[in-house]
Amino acid sequence: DSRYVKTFRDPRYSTLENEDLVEFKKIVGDTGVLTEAFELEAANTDWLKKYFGSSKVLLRPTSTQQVSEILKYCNARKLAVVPQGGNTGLVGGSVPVFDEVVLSLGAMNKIVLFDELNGILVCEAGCILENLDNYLLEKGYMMPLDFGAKGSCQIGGNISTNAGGVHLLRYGSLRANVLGLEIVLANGEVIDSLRTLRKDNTGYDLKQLFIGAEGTLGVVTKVSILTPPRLSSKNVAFLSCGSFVDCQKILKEAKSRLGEILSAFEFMDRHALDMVLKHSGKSRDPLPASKHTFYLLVETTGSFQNHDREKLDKFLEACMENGLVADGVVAQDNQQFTSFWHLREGVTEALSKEGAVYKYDLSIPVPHLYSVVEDLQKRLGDLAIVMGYGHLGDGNLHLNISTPQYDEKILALIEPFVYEWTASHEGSVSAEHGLGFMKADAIYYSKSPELVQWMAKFKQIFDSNGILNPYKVLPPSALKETSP
Ligand code: FAD
Ligand code: 2HG
Ligand code: ZN
Repeated sequence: DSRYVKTFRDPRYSTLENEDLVEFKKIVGDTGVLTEAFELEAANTDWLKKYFGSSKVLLRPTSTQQVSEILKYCNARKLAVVPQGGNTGLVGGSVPVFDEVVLSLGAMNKIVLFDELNGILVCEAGCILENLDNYLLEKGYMMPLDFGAKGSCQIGGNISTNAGGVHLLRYGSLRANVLGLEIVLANGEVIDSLRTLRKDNTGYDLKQLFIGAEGTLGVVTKVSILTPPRLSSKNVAFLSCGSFVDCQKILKEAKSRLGEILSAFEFMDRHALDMVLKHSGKSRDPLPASKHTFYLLVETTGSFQNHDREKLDKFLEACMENGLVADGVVAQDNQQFTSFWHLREGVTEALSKEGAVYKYDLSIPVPHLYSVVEDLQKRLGDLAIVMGYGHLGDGNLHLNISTPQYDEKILALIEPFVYEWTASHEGSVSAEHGLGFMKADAIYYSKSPELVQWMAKFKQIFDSNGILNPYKVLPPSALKETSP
């Protein structure tokens, strides 16, 4: 497969032998070692069905001690390992590139404690995001992050990708909300920084290195996280507007008029909306009277419905009076609330049903954010449908290019064009999905060679044999320079 031509299996890694399986079974028992082809198929394939590994074994530890023993053994044997959560990552980071051992965290899914006064949750890394949110519902709290893959992704995977999602605008990133982590290093050493304090300035904050490390520096086994109270008043408005300049003006109005109750500000263009309407049977266009170029989802969350509704109405009035909004509707009940959100969160799945999709997850200063969609559409003409959607309130564009099938010629028109465009507009080539395998080589568009070398030095310190998630995040050439 041409996607793999650029990477060769690193001969430093050993190949799995029967004796290894015997040792693994001593650690996790017979049921924790999966070797049948049908059991490995899903773990070897990424969510987009773009990357296919050929691992021969999947391990399902149930405790930190077992993770530690597995890694100690793999490190001594020089067996490469891919930590895997819900396998919903979109950059080919969670699947083996070759025959790496898959270390699945899914069986480590217990809640350790919940502090009801301070809203602090401590749990194992394999807990599914939506299950945690449902657990917190009963306690009057919610998870500080939310996005379309919540039903499958795990909190350990979220932390390892520093996932963003639709509520980052309100609750901040995981870097702010994660209070502590338990990590197992490549040599089996357990780093315990599982604190539950809001403030702790005693020296370097090492846990930050593991947030967003995509499994290359250690395996996250437990998490301590701050959760916000679940407030009773929620509203969502679905708006259309004719130009991207107007979208920006509406964002400004939303920030100043809705203030502290603004909890999401998402956008999608007409192509993205059409994809969901086409592939999701139940979905209806909430504004069917006419088609518009852009759609916005503006959510408020507060504790007093009358107050929130008054603010939202004032905001909508101002947008109408200034001619910024072409049309709009506020969800009248829970069902409508969910269906509006589905229009936005359903784009990724709809696109995967349409055919091949090339995905770019870019941070771009908001005034230029949509220009890359227009420039790329001009470049590709009728070879592809280019669309933009995403977390406008955070300056995060999801640029997606839909074609009937993957085609190297189309890819050559997209890359490096998109990366060069982003770098020349002071953007980042990965806002929230990470680099994984797909974008490891693209790191230099957003980071200087000096910074990449510092990252490689940290990799060397924490994983000197390079067994953790090889070929991901840092390009192999960057690591060669730091090898002893
Ligand atoms: P995986 O996909 O299994 O792994 C992701 C990376 O983390 C891999 O490199 C893996 O090796 C590593 N990893 C996993 N678990 C651990 C662990 N315990 N310790 C160490 N390393 C680990 N992302 C966003 O940021 N915002 C969104 O809005 C968003 N929406 C999405 C919507 C859909 C429909 C889909 C399919 C994906 C979306 N994503 C989004 C991407 C993805 O869901 C996130 O990156 C998510 O955080 C991955 O979690 P996971 O458990 O599936 O991790
Ligand atoms: C979202 O915000 C996700 O919907 C996925 O981050 C984006 O599929 C994508 O490109
Ligand atoms: Zn996103």
